[in-house]
Amino acid sequence: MFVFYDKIYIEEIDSTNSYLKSLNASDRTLLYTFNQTKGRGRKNREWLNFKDKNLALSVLFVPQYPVENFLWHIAVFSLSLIDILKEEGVENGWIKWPNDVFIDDKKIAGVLAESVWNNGVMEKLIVGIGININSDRNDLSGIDKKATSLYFETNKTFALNGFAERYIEKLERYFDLFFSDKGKSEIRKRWIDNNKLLGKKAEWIICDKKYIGTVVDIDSDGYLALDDGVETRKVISGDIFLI
Ligand code: BT5
Repeated sequence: MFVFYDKIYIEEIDSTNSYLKSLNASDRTLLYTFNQTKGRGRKNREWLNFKDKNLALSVLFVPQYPVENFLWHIAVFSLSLIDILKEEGVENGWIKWPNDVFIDDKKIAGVLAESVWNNGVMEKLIVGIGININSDRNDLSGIDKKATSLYFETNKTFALNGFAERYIEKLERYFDLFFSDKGKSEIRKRWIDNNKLLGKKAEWIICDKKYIGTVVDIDSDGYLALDDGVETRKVISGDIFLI
């Protein structure tokens, strides 16, 4: 049974990912706060949190196994939230590969995975999620892209502690599945089921070159497969835009 060995609540922190990165903590340490003051997105982008309204939660892994890529870990974090959304009657949640959870065209959560290497060995893998829980219209309007929250979608205010416990339990169940024999294929199936990109035309940029193609799969490595009319290309990371 997968469990987090340590679950630490902290009242305020700049970034749960940064803190876990700097900490000499053991494998499967989980850290969360409702007051993250300097959240980070990918490529140095900012992740906004609103004090005592949202969850910022990160997990440190000290991998005892080869980690081919982070994508499966990211999927586990997103799928755990999708489950809660469904339980709350929010049926139109979906995962925008690789790291966003959306409700229709609005982002409700983002996942950031980072690693620390030493002599070619991955020493630490840190995966963190920011989830908009009780943010209201006013908070959300301060974000430069369309965003939403659980409160906005359900008209319900959530007790933050209860939500965190519920999310952590989901994560444990999903990691349990992930580390089981058929884990990856089951995660992949659910990831595909909750991914609205498949069959859609999209644009992506690699090394300043723009590509356009149809999303055809999330493959067995967790990569996005796009058909540009000439060949099927694998996208390993980055931003995908629907067109
Ligand atoms: C992400 O980056 O979406 C990853 C966010 C990860 C945040 C968690 S919180 C716990 C842990 N500790 C950290 O310091 N970080 C992680 P990206 O795909 O690059 O998206 C960033 C973009 O999302 C920003 O440029 C904004 O456009 C938008 N954004 C910022 N804050 C948002 C929010 N609260 N809700 C929705 N969208 C937001």
